[in-house]
Amino acid sequence: MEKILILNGPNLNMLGMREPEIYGHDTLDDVEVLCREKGRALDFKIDFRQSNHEGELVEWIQEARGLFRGIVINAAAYTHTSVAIHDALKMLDMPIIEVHISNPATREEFRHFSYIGLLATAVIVGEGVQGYVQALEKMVELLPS
Ligand code: CA2
Repeated sequence: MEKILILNGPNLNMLGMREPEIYGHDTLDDVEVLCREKGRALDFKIDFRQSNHEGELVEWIQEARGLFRGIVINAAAYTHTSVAIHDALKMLDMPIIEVHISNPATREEFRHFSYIGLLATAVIVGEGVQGYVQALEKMVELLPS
């Protein structure tokens, strides 16, 4: 079974608790359930994690080498700031799918640039939490069978 790592960045643990007009009402636990259901359907083993700490995300990305076949990442605010996460991802030899619940390109200017987008294999934005499900569907296409 292919193992897929799904990483979530800072404040996504608060999903569903504010700004529902931007992010909807689902919590991160709901997103994890969605991903596990889709993972079961696609025969993926899902490892779903969230951290508010840049260094912890970097360590998880470093450890992913050899353990996972692909990575889905919503780095949240670190998307727009983190060269460290960019550099860690650059060392991975696997599909990297960047997901955002909202569409950062239509929001404040400081959200327009993505360090992850520079090396992502695919990018899914503005599809709400279904974007995670779409990322797993995309992963099937990207992984050699
Ligand atoms: O649209 C996305 O998924 C974002 O990655 C979400 C980040 C934001 O900084 C990015 O520009 C776009 C924000 C994550 C915080 O998420 C919360 C959502 C609702 C309630 C509390 C936190």
